[in-house]
Amino acid sequence: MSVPQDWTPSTSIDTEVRPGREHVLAGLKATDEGDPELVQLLTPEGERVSDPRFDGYATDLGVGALRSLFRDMVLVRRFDREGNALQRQGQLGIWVPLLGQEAAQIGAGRALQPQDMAFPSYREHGVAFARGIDPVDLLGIFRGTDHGSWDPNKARFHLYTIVIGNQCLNAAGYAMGQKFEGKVGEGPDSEATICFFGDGATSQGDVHEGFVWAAVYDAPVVFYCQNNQWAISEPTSKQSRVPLYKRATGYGFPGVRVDGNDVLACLAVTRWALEECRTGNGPVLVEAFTYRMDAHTTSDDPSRYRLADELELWKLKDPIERVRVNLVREHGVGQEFFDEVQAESDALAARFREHCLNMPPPAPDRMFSQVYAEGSPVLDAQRAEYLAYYESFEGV
Ligand SMILES: Cc1ncc(C[n+]2csc(CCOP(=O)(O)OP(=O)(O)O)c2C)c(N)n1
Ligand SMILES: [Mg+2]
Repeated sequence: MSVPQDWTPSTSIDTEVRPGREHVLAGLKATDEGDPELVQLLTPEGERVSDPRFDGYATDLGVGALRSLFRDMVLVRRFDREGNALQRQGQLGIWVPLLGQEAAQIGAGRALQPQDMAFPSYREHGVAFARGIDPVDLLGIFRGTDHGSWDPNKARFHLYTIVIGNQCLNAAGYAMGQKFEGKVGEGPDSEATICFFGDGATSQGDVHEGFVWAAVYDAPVVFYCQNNQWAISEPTSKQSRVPLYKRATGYGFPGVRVDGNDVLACLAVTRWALEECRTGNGPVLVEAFTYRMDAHTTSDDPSRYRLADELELWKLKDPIERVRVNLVREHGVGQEFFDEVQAESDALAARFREHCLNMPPPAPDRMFSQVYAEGSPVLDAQRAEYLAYYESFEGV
């Protein structure tokens, strides 16, 4: 499979020509509908459009698939909002909202095969859902009762990584392992890895190192950057002179920018990227251009650093609404379906809340029990001392 864009590095060096600030900003924000660089299959108005480079990866995406993707996104948004509310009510220490990024995550998550491996950062609740992780299992990290309660090998979804960009090294190493073990090839069981990170993470050394290692080993890894345009309070214009997908050229692999609010385009592009990797043409960089509609976390107040009109603009590009409009206009889907999904999402939110309120506190020796595979005299002594102290409290 060939690369669907010209990514050959330019050899000309013109020291006279440097991009001015307006060029940099225009490039970073080049997401206007109809921009040839932006892959789109569903417009914000819900119109299905063609992209000859990726149509072949979306041929099966008829009304059934659209309904299913719509349902996924509604459920994910619903429990995300519940997570926010639970934090506000003091039930969670923090919540990391994904509002606005449902399409970027469900599109990528649904492109994965069961045997593929995914490395998330901390916002990938939608990908977790697509990997079959029960949303209630995400609560422990944010309530401070565990570091992730799913089995990463079974779910083929690594534990959340809070250290920005670090998972790119893990993913590159994992993908190199897949290659060394002969898991790359044409067969149905061939494997790929996908690594999720943000626009701000691209400024981290770990991401650069991950790109370099993956490139020189032709590792089967899709680097999936959700460019939500903010790294807490830092805009992308403070991170890069060029659109992020173009950075791939310098490492020697292709980069594609997809409309991150278009679930069909994200699915098709990620399918392509994974197939490239599985068949030995990795790595690939995908930049899913999207927008963080809520705060960075519940500890953040975005009104201090960004303008409300930006948010208003992005509301018009909502990832769920465009699918709803398409289902109604192009497929005649009736209200009954939307009511069913709404009822299912309300039931999920109620279960999410119920589970959170009833989570038992972890056993007091838990912090000692999973540090090392085997005990040690020093650790045993610390545990004994702590337990004696703990038990000295009345009513414990
Ligand atoms: C190595 C490291 N430095 C700094 C931080 C603090 N920090 C947490 S999130 C964040 C911004 C990340 O932005 P981005 O990569 O765009 O991801 P987003 O949160 O927007 O999804 C920073 C700097 C951290 N967690 N790890
Ligand atoms: Mg970001």
